[in-house]
Amino acid sequence: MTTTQPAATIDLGTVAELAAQLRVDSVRSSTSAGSGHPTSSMSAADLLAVLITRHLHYDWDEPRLPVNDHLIFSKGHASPLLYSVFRAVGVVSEEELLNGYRRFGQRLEGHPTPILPWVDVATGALGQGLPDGVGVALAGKYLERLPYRVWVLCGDSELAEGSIWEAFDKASYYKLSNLIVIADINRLGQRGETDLGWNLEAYARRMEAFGARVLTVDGHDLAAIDEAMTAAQDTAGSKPTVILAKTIKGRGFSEVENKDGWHGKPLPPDMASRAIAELGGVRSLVLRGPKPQSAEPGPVPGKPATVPAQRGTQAGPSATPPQSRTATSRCSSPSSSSWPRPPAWPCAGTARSRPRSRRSSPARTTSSGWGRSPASTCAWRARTRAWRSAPTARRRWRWRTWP
Ligand SMILES: Cc1ncc(C[n+]2csc(CCOP(=O)(O)OP(=O)(O)O)c2C)c(N)n1
Ligand SMILES: [Mg+2]
Repeated sequence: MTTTQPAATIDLGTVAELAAQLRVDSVRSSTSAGSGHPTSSMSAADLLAVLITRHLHYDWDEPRLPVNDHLIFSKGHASPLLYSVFRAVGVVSEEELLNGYRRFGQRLEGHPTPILPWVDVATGALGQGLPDGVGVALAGKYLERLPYRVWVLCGDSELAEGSIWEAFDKASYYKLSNLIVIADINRLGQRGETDLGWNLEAYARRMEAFGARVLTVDGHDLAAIDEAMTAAQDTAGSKPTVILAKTIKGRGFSEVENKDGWHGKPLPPDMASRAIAELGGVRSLVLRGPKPQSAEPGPVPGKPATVPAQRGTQAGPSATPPQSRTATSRCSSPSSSSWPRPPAWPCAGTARSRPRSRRSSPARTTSSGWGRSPASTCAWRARTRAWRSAPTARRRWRWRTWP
C-alpha cells in the first residue's frame, strides 16, 4: 500500500524556497516566450511546492508506474507552474524551460499535453481536467484498485463551468475518496472578479452540497496547506476532498499581486527583473517528494450504498447495485446483479419515448423522461478520455483485469 508520509523529509523552510523558485521560473519562462500566464502560476506556487515535496507519491523516473499518484492541472493555462515543477524535480532542464516554453515544435506547449510523460491528459479548456480526474479516480478505485490518489488543480473562474459540478456529483456518488481537488481561489478570472470572489463559505457550501469534504486553508500558509494535504489523504472515508485555498493572483510580486488586468500576460523584461529580485533571485533547487510503494490490486470495493432517487421512487439504501436500473444499449453494463463488477454507469431511462431524429445523439433523462441525463454522461466521458489518454499497454492491462 502507498503510505501517507506527513511532513517527513523536506522541511517547510526549504519548501518556501522551492515555492519562490517556482514563481521565479514561471516569470522567467513566460517572459522568455513573450506569452503565458505567470500570475495564475504564482497564486498556486505554495500549494504545488507543498504537494510535490511532501504529499505527491510519484516516481519521476518511472512516470508509467501504475502506483504513481496522478497530478492533473485542470487550470492548464498555469503551465509555467507545471513546467517549473518539472524543472524542480529534475526532469526538465533550465535550458528547455527558458528556450522551449511556447516555442513552435517544442513539447512545453502553452497548455500541457501527454506528449510529456508526466502529463495524463491534455488540459487548457477550462472544466475538462476535473472530469478527467474523476475518470482516473474511478479507474483507480474500481478497475485497477490501486491506492494512488488523483490530485487536480482547478481555478476559481473555472469552477463556473457546469462540467465541474457534474464531476463533483459523480465523484461523490462513486465515493471517490482517492480524488483530491485543489481549488485555487484567487478571486480573479480572465476579466475581473469572479462571481463569488473570495466568498469561500459559498464555495464550501456548494461543494459540500455536491457531496465533497471541504478543507478551507490560506493557500499561502505552508503549514496549513501541509496539514490539509495530510488530512486529504485519509482515503478510508467515502468522499472526494476539496482543499479550498484562498490565494492571491500574482503572489510574490507586489506590482501585480491581486491586481486586475494581469491575467495571461507575461511580465515585460524590466518588470520580470524586478519580480525576480523581489522573489529573492534565481534558484536551482532539485527536490523530490515521496515515492509510491509497490502495491497489488486491493479487494473489490462495495457498491455505493445510496442510490439516488428516481422518478416515482424514494432515495435511500438499496439492495441492488445502481446499474440494475434500466440501461440503454449505448451503456450496456455487465448483467450480473452482484459485485464485483466495474463501476456502474448510471444509464437510467430509456430511449423509448425519444423522437427518432434524436436517437443518434447521447440520450438524456430527467424530468423529460428520455435517455441518459447530461450529468450521467460525465463519468462516461471522463472514463473514456482517461482510457484514450492511457498508454495502450496499460489500457489492455485494465481490460484484462476487468473484475
Ligand atoms: C472553456 C474555456 N473558456 C475560456 C478559456 C479562456 N481562459 C483561459 S484562462 C481563463 C480564466 C481562468 O481563470 P481562473 O480559473 O480563475 O484561473 P486563474 O488564472 O485565476 O488561476 C479563461 C477564461 C478557456 N481556456 N477555456
Ligand atoms: Mg482565478
